[in-house]
Amino acid sequence: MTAGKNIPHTLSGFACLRRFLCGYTAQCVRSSYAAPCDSQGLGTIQDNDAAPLVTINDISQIEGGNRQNTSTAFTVSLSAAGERFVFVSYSTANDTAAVADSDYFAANSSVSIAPGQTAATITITVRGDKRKEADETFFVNLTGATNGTISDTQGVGTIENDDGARERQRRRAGEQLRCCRIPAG
Ligand SMILES: [Ca+2]
Ligand SMILES: [Ca+2]
Ligand SMILES: [Ca+2]
Repeated sequence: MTAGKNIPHTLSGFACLRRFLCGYTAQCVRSSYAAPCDSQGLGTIQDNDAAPLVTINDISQIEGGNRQNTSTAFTVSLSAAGERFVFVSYSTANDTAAVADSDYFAANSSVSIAPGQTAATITITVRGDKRKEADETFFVNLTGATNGTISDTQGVGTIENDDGARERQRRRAGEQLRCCRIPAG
């Protein structure tokens, strides 16, 4: 804005008021018009919605036959659907299951959750063997999020061993129990 600049002319109506509002002084003969210097106002609506919380579940996957690859999916969830894409980075980590032992395949990438959606999946591949062993676990760690706040950083993947007579017996017993259980109510 330029202030105090004298305009030696006699102005009328629109031009007079415009000059005045812009900081000029002028001799006005008429000032019945409202003519602002800036004809456009800018309205800014500040987004005060909190970023959704990001969590990941735990999964359990039967190991499978020797050298058999099986896909298993973790679910990354939002506490509420957002208006913007949410990006989440992740990486796997060994626990008792190890990449070097060919228990599962390492993964290091990111998933995106579209506006209006509340979940996405991370697919990990588990590899079977014929070793008689205990169940093994690995982790999927969430390492960063854009437009979201991570509240549960770690998903636990349990690879259920299916080798050995006792394991097969235990698993068959569990299947029979599930098969014959009478629904409540
Ligand atoms: Ca194994
Ligand atoms: Ca196996
Ligand atoms: Ca095994």
